[in-house]
Amino acid sequence: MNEKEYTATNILILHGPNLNLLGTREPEIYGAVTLQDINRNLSKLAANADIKIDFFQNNAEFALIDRVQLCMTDGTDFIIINPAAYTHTSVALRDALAAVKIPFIEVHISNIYSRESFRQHSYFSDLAIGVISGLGVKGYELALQYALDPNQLHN
Ligand code: CA2
Repeated sequence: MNEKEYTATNILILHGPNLNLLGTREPEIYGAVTLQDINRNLSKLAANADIKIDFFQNNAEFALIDRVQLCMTDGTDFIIINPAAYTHTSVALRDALAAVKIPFIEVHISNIYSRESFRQHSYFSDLAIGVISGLGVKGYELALQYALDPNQLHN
């Protein structure tokens, strides 16, 4: 592992299917915070750090793949992604992230390892710089903090 001085300046936050329902259903698993609240908080942190941040949520696999492919030309240099249910199913979204070669952190609100066995495998974790799972919506903030830390470690 090499230590590099590198700070992300153009970050994409990708939210997978059904995360638009956050705060409106199943608060016992996912909490009461809405997706809008999460994005607003991340926007503030990005503004304080003077970096660009973009947000994209979609329920369709192809739309998420197209957004990842757009990163090849839009200057995105870091991705924070909660692939939601596609975590456990989508070789296609995995292939898109592998193809663009942009470092990413995988975030899950719940601890996928303490849930049903079908949630305990991720198609993304081995490609990710790191995975945050089970820390609630705080996980997004921690991932952003990491992306903005000049002493962060990359493989
Ligand atoms: O814990 C996570 O963040 C998950 O990625 C959330 C996914 C689930 O399929 C993964 O196994 C773990 C589900 C996102 C759906 O979010 C909802 C939020 C509110 C109400 C219903 C669904």
